[in-house]
Amino acid sequence: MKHLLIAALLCASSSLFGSPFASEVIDYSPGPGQFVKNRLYNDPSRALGAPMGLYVDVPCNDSLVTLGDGGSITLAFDTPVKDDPANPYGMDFIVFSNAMFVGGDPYYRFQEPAFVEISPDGERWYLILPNILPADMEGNVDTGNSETPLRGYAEFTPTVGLPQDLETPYFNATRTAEQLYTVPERPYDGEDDESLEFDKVSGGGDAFDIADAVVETLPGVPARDAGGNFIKANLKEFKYIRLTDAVTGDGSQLFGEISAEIDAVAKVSPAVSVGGAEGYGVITEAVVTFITEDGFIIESPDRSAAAKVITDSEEEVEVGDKLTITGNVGNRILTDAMFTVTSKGHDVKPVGMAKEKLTDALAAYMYVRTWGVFDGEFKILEGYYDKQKGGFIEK
Ligand SMILES: [Ca+2]
Ligand SMILES: [Ca+2]
Ligand SMILES: [Ca+2]
Repeated sequence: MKHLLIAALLCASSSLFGSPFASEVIDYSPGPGQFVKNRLYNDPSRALGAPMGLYVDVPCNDSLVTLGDGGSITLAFDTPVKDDPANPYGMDFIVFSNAMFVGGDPYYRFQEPAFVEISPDGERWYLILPNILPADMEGNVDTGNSETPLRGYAEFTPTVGLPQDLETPYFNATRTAEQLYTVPERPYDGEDDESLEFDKVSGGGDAFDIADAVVETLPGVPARDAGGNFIKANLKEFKYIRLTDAVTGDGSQLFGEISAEIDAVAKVSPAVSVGGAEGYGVITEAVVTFITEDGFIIESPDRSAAAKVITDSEEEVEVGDKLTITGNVGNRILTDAMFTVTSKGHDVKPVGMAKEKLTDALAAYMYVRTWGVFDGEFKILEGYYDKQKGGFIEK
């Protein structure tokens, strides 16, 4: 094993410095399994750098390391992963695997869950609290093909490829691995089944919030206080992550032993506001206010700024949809868009603005109620100010 660890360190240190992906293998302790002796699946350095995905129902198996039954891998980032409140949905890091939707069905997955521990120093470890404790999963949850929705485990959500590499891409967009694989999926919230659908704005993987870390007594065993409650770790950041196959002794005739395969681990990119976006950006607070000939208009729910999205995507959006959207922003025009609807029915009210105030600086793409003389007549109108076309567009 030692020579593999050294090789991983050598090839990782130069190319991965400053990248959002894990850059160093600290330990690889696989359990028994059918892939553990296979050199295509037992090289821990395959968990470093960017993941390699394909489709939600067809995983790419070219960049994985198997954990084996009950096995684990420990990785490090070169700089700390922070609990940044600007991270989308509060999610701070993403673990990529070869989980898949069986037949494309998000309610029926091939999942080989691994529990997730994080550590600021490689000594003190904390557990990302899962919705079903590892001890309760033994014997109670079908691993492998399963309809049981999981939260707080890795190997639950598929990894997709870069849009420009796919035969049938969701969007005609171009992304680097650093851009696509740092946008989190919305995690399953335990109630809203829509959150189980794949968010096409991201590259997939399972996203986690540092704030969900709790004190543990043993790996995967959360401590409880005198009242029986879990004890928050109150971590602000971490540098080390350990992923452990959650259920030991599980398997099937078809698939043999069931254990997680890990592809990569990434930090999440913080989101920016509609008005703060310049260059490539991730925006989570964007509500659709108008549908246009070549795309749509988005506005911040606090009405601080708006932008025009130019897209030929066939993905449907409606007025009132809240989106997570990524793309290149310049002069309040967003191109190369990828997006997903995260909720519906948001009512953005128009900002009142006299006709003379309708300028690029004040009103660009904003939903406004305006008044003044239009076509020789005093009118009160609603619409948006199209900065690109230099005029007011009535609703
Ligand atoms: Ca967080
Ligand atoms: Ca297992
Ligand atoms: Ca990999």
